[in-house]
Amino acid sequence: MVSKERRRLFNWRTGAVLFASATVLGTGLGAMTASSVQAQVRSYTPRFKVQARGRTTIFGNAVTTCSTTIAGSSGQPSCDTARNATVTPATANNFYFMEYVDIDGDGSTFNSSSSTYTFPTAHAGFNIIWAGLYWTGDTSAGGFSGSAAPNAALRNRMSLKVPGVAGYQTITASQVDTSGNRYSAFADVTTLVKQGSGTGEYFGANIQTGTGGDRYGGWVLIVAYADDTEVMRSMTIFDGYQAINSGSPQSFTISGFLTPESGPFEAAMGAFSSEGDVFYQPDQFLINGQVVSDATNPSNNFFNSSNSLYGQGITTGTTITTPGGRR
Ligand SMILES: [Ca+2]
Ligand SMILES: [Ca+2]
Ligand SMILES: [Ca+2]
Repeated sequence: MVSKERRRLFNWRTGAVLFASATVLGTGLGAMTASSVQAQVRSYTPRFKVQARGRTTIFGNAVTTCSTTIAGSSGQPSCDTARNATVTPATANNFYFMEYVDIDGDGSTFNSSSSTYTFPTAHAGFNIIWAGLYWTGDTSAGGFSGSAAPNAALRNRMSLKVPGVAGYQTITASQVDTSGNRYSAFADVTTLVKQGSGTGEYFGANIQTGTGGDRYGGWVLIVAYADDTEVMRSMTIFDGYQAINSGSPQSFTISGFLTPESGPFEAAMGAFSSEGDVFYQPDQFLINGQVVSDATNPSNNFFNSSNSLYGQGITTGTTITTPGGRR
């Protein structure tokens, strides 16, 4: 996720927040063979929009990581080094045996990861307005003798456990987009998230994806919530599924979100994408020709496998708190 903001200079109480949430399938230059993707699967359209005093946020985690025991390509940095993404030049999942993360101690899930989020639940007017769950994977077997997903036919399902509600719930997608063996799925989970406590540890599990070289999987929750201490915002979640590849940049038009009639305003955006290797660059994300970047998503390598919020990296065990004072 990446954000971009401008400081407000005046007392405008109206802000505009754009959350272009979507799966951008692809990598940087030369990362994939042209035959492995289609140029465009589904264009971006609004999934949800609301005007409210509040905020939209995004958090989630991956369910695959490099193996420390099964070898990939020779000559690469260690898996631990690769995870830290501090090595130069950076590396990619292409060169490692990617295996499942499974942290929940629950034998009913073959992969699982969590994300702990702190909502401002004590604020006046706090209320979950909308919650969408997105997940992604590649159901085929990866390199280095990896395995295919346990059951590719169930890629339209995953398990979600929210704080304050006991046990996993099976979530079935209302939208599945595919490109070969790669896919992205969406489900509206507003009812479930509203049943929970809001703040706490969320678990995503049983995401159908393969293991081995160049395999990936992950999930993200996008939540719009009301908070009377926030400015009025126009919040829109778009989704779609498109491949970005060498020589095939994608552009799309977004519309339907509001800005103040006059005066300064600020905007923030977030994105959920897959196969954005940090190794492959340059790649960019632009809005109206303006390159989007922050401390964790450089202007020349936006799709870099980072998990962050407002430029702050999120690692395993990080508790994510809605940024205070963000306008
Ligand atoms: Ca498990
Ligand atoms: Ca890759
Ligand atoms: Ca990249």
